Amino acid sequence: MNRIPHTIEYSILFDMNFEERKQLIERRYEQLIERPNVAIEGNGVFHRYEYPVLTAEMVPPFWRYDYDAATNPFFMERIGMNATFNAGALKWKGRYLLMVRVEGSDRKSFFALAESPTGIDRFRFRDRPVVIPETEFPCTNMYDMRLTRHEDGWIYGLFCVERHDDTRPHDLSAATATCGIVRTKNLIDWERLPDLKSRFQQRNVVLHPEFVGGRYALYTRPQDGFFNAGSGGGIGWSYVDDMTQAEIDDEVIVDSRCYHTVKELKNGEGPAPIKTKHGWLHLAHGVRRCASGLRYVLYLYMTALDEPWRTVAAPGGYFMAPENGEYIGDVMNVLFSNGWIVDDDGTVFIYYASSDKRLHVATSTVDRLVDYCFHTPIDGLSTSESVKTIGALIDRNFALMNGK
Ligand code: M1P
Repeated sequence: MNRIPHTIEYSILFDMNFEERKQLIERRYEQLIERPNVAIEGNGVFHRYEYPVLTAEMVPPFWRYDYDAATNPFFMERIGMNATFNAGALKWKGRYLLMVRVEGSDRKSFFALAESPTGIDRFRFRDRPVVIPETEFPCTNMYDMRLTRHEDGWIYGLFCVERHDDTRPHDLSAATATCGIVRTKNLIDWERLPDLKSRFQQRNVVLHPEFVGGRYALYTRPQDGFFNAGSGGGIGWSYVDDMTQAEIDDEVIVDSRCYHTVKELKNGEGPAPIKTKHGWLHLAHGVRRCASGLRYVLYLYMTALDEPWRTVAAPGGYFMAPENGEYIGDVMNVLFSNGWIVDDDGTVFIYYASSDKRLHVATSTVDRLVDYCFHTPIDGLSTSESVKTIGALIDRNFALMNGK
């Protein structure tokens, strides 16, 4: 969409003066932001949309270009943007708001809020990226914020904080993952709280929206190292007494990794779960290893309302996997989500990123997603069981088709 049409002579492009190029860049940017999005008919569970809701080209030009003709006479881009992905989400004053992971061409991720009146298109970044105060231990990179509107009155943002692992000074790719925490009441002023204390490295930590037994509760993902969940087991559950000094001890596993399933290698909680009449509705990612690397897909599960750590529905297989252009990006074969929004009418806006590059939306309803969770067959964990499950459905359908 944002490519230079082939019919334009390159000599003409290079002949453009400062003002002409500035106008061209700004016009293209406005066209992208204002482009209406269109739903695509799917499997009845959710709709994908024709266009991503945010791409690197939709980062404001005034974050990327020096607008001074004296210092930038060719109106060239000075600060490159590489990706817009993995966004936390919240409905705020009637608008759909995303806490986007923006990654610059320098590989540093940062957070930026984008808002839309529709939830499916016209997302526009606020004037400036979000400034997250540092703790006494500054980090190298931060990303993947989950926003939780907690019943204590605060909006919390939990995110991954990455630092070099100084116990391995000669390994330049050795890193540690910790959960950083901020909170706000107005989405403008962000109070940084101390990082989560945990025996394990942690990524994909999510705050449950309600107190449980009078305590804060977290979905965790204990991991042995920066990349490997290792002995971590899966998505964990743990309590915190005070978010201003957050510390976890025991973690029970809510949703385990499992051999020859979509979450064999690792999994992680997506956004904070949605409360429904039938239980807490969860969106998560599952990872398996394959010949081309790792494959990340999205899946759903439900837990009990009074015991959010107890699974009550576990549909087999993935809910969403990469399709078409979604396969391609910086990290291929990845769908990842850490944000969704439920409207009062039950519409669910699922914000998912493809291949660590761009952000999309899919829409569904609470009723459909709950129905999906309780009526999709569980994973029988073997070919024979899968074939039996398909056979049983065919039998029932043949009976109906033959009027029995
Ligand atoms: O590259 C895919 C994803 O990898 C990580 O997720 P996980 O910890 O579950 O492997 C994160 O870095 C995530 O941001 C990224 O999209």
